[in-house]
Amino acid sequence: MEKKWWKEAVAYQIYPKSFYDSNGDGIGDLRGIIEKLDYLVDLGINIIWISPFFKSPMVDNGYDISDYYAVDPIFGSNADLEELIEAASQRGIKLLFDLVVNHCSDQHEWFQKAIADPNSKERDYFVIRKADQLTNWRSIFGGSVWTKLPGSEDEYYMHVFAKEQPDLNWENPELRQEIYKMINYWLDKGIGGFRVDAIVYLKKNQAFPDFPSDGPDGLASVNLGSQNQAGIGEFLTELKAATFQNYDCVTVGEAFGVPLAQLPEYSGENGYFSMIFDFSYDVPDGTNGEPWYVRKPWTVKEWQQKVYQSQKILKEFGIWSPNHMENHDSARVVNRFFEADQINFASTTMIGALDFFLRGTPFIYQGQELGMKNATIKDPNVFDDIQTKDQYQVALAANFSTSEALKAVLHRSRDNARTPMQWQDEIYAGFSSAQPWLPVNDDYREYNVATERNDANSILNFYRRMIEIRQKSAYREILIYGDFRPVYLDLDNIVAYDRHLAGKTVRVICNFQNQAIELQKYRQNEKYQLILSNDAYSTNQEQLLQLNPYQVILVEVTEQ
Ligand code: TEU
Ligand code: CA
Repeated sequence: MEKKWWKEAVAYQIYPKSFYDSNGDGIGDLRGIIEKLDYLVDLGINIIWISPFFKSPMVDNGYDISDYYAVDPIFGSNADLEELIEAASQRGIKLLFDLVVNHCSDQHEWFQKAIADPNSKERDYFVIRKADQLTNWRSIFGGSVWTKLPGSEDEYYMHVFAKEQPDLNWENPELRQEIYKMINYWLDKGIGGFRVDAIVYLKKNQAFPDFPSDGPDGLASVNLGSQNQAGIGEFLTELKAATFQNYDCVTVGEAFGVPLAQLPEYSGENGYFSMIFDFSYDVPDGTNGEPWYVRKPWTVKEWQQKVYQSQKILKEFGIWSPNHMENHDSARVVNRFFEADQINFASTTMIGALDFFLRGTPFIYQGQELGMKNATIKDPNVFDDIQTKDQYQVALAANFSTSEALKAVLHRSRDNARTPMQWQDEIYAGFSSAQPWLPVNDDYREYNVATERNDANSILNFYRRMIEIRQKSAYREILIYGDFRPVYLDLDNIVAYDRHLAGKTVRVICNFQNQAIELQKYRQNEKYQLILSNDAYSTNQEQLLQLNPYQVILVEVTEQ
């Protein structure tokens, strides 16, 4: 396994609108990130992925970019960005920008020129078809992927996401060159690389077929005609050769729906990206084809099989993975995995550690290290997220009462991840001096950076300790480059695995249940040396080894 700086890093995702507001307008900004860099240094972070901060009408909170070269005024200026790059670099932190090139904003000058002049070169920068050539594809945020091109009688443009996010036509070579130029412009500023947004949608099925409908709207998922389509590899190969390949950078693709067998094509030394996010082991609520509000039962065993399968494949192919439990599109991990009465210090740190010590680069999402929970929104009018608003309407149309719809939507809403970061036990959680753009969670008095930093037994200090162990302890090499081997496979609610390197073994054991368990009888002549625990734990080998509910331990294993 080749050594790389980004394999040895711990990454942290910032959603800039919600991280820290430096100028009292209720919206997080780049200077806010600069002010909080030392917090991230203290936590032990080496890579920061920042969600988009470029000029945008904010229909999708910055994922609709109208100028790839200019910082949006709500986030600050280009000078602030330069300062941020410099300040991060001084602290040994690499910045990853969010590269959104499947689509841009309808306010981007390319789209404006395309509308203004049917003969402009920009007209072909977009996916435009005549009224009688349209498909029945449903956009990710609801409704048809086709919207009438303003000013045109019979032409429509395609958008995988919102209608304000027209897809870029990657079939056009000039457009591709424009994009490569922009990418190299930012790489030349010395950034560490990119997280690459929605990259599996670049290639559209050029036959533009209809598909059998999968919903009451008569439409079919856009994924059938636009996700991982044959020919996407040519675009991604060219993209890499024209940009990333020529820098010591890291790229992390957001690549939903890539079959496991195709992983080596997408990631690794010879892949399109350094790594791609693996979404295969999220808890199984309704996805592709099924309504999102369907909540499916799951067992720890089934879930664990998916994690092991993923780790096994990665190992077989010799590729590396960005391990994550949360991002700006997901509900909070604790709410996805545990019922409200089971969310506590132990369960929160157990699920955190389970993911953190897997083979790969850990990605922590802002607030995850505090144990932040889902939003406590009580009024649907407060929702900000475009997808959540659509889902609320879908739930009402499916005959949910208003309170049921609110509950169903809140379980998965992307707004859950976007409530303001909780810094202090102060008004607006110390995020801002003004009322924030999205309300602060009710629990900020207990869960915030200042309070948790002063409490030796807080979730924050547990995360700090995990990071310190992976990055600075004698177990660093094992925890970074060590092999992954599942153990205790016959136990239902235990998720346990070894990291193994050069004859040394470190084991992570998670008691994934609200019940204690004795493990002594499963051990064969093994001696444990405790490295980390989220609970009281006896190091006395004579005693029975018992794990309390949701206890996790990290131990070095030696033969007795
Ligand atoms: O997400 C791509 C994507 O497929 C998501 O819409 C995902 O299916 C959904 O959010 C799960 O709830 C990326 C960004 O991460 C997301 O924030 C953007 O809205 C989207 O692209 C469009 O740029
Ligand atoms: Ca601000």
